[in-house]
Amino acid sequence: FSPDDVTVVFVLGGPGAGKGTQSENLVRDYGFNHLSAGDLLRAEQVREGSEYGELIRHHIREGTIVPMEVTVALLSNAMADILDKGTSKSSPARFLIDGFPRQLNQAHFFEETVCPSKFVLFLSCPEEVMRSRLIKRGETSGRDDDNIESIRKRFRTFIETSMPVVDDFESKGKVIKVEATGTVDEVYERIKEEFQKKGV
Ligand code: UP5
Ligand code: MG
Repeated sequence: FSPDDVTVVFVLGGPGAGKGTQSENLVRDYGFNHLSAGDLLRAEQVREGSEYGELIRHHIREGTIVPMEVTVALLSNAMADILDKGTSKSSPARFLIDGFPRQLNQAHFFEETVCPSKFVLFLSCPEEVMRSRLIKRGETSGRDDDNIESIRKRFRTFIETSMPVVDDFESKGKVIKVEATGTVDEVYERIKEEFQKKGV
């Protein structure tokens, strides 16, 4: 597909900041198509015949980052699929890409080979808040990485490797930063307010 046919918005934030939850709200009200990089990786991990299952399982459990070729291929295939099938919730198609890019070189690679992003929604949240959300979710989620040890590693990767991506976009004036504490509704109200200011 051509980059001219799509608009891409990245949704970034630490583990448990609420990227998935708030993306669902935005899908409902703004007609975005939601692609979670983590969800695509988890689906690929269990896909019969995938050659990446073990690799993905290892990185998710260790809270480290899957080689970007795998993730970018999953994302661009998912985008192409929506466009080909004509199932986009908006025309021209608008995509929320949640949890990607997590490393500077991924941001550059995606923007050069797939499509430049329009802006970045950054959900800013203190670690204690994210930790308690993840531990609570871990009681029922069945996610391999919702345990104390993996959560600790995910936070570390976020600070060391993924925050520089946010800082880089910030320096280019492309970040909408929203405080992600409080209830789901409170956070969403802040997002809508910022989107309105930005004319989204
Ligand atoms: N919740 C949400 N908002 C709340 C609120 N305001 N108040 C109270 N509770 C709230 O939310 C997390 C939990 O908190 C849920 O139970 C929710 O109900 C509650 P969620 O919306 O799921 O937060 P999210 O930010 O999406 O958290 P998630 O755990 O998905 O974030 P991660 O970034 O850790 O996970 P992701 O799936 O993106 O990635 C997992 C792993 O995949 C990575 O660690 C990495 O190993 C790999 N990966 C890559 O290698 N490359 C990629 O590009 C992407 C992922
Ligand atoms: Mg998520």
